[in-house]
Amino acid sequence: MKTIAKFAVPLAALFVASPATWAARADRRPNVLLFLPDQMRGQALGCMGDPDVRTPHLDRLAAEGVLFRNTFANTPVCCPARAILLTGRYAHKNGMVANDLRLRESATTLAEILSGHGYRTGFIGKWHLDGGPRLPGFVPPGPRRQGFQFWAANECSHTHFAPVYFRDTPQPIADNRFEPEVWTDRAIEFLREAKGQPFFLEVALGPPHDPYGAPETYMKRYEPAKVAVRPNWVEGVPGAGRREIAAYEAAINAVDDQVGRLLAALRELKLDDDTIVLFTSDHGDMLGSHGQRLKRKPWEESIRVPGILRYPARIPAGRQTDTLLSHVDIAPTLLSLCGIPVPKQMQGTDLSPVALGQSTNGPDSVFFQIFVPFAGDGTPHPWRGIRTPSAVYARTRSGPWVLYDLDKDPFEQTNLAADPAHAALREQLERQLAGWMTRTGDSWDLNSLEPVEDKGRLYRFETFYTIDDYVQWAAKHPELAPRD
Ligand SMILES: [Ca+2]
Repeated sequence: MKTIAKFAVPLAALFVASPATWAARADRRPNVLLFLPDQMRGQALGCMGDPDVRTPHLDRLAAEGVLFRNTFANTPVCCPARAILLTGRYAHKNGMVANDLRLRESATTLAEILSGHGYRTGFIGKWHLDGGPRLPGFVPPGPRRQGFQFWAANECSHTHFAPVYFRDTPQPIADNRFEPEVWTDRAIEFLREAKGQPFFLEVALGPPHDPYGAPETYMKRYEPAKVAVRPNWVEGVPGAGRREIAAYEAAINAVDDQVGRLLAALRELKLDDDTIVLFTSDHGDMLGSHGQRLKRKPWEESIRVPGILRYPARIPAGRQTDTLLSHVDIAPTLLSLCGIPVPKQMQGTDLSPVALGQSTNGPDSVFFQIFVPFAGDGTPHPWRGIRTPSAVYARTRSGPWVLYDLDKDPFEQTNLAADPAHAALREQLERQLAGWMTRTGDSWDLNSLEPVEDKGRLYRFETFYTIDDYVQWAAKHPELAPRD
């Protein structure tokens, strides 16, 4: 009797389809390779129709997997976006509502969950979740690395031609090559050490973030006078002219080559079939569209990011989808593709059925949040927004700001926010937006009007977890915290 009882459970389990499938796979979970270039807008890819920029490796990656044509950054600025990606929680829930705060050590990240399931984890590149002084940028091994084991990174530096980074000691390592080449070397080193253990590797490349530029080989392919500017581009925006656009495209071309080099290493090591490769970015770049610079804005050039997912073992090649995907959905989707339960605190949608080609169902809209003003890139007030498949709407606390009918006006050249003929659409989007705020626990009271991101207030002297921490510190140190 005892013997039979012993066998009863595993035998029964074999006849239940789903658990048996996972039992068979349990010893070989897929690897995850996340590429995260900084400030790369989703339009800037050959496979997304950009007429100039050369991205043959990324175009092939998309052709071998699924291209999520509608991928967005919920909080389109660096640190909040990176925290959303790793926690699957909106900025006001993970705490990273502004640049240069520190992500709480108690946050549960994708790296921690995967390492808890036997993954070897690695982080390479720009971290920007440690808060405080950006330089020298050593993040010590331990909880501040949020579950990452292998480490070759700095906190935040945009010296793309002379990167300095750290491994496990405060000893800086300098290199004089273009930064993506250095990160790719470290990534190949990580892959060569994989030895059959499943891995999660994040490669957070600095370019195409400003200062815009790339090695000469790439720069000479893009002539400022000949770059195709977007129909909503405005000439004369400082730091966002034809020269910058050309250099931005050259940087993306260079990043593409390094992605190609890493994918070749993956293939050579026979890891490509069972590796989920995701290529996205933390936010886009206005680059002169609507007369604007950089990010934090509700316009397409700021909120849209690349969304390429390849996983040959399970995802059919050659698909494109218009299902809405945003940063908050990425952690749950990746966990699900790895066969790991999605923790309840994650707020995004598991879009693995869309990735696998089993469904096209997704969220009816994407939710956007900016909590603090930043005069530095021309974002004067906090805002909330929503994007459906056919419209985008954003408002500040005091009232409507922008509304565009994206079917009729894809370049957002006619703002309908105050147009009486579109009042019904505005009211409908207003209700949907209010629904997002309620469901996610958001409130206008979570905004701060303190210019905490201007003049590096959050990273010049001290490390802060919250804006309140900064405000209290600033009250005690008026000499270090100028108000203007
Ligand atoms: Ca960024």
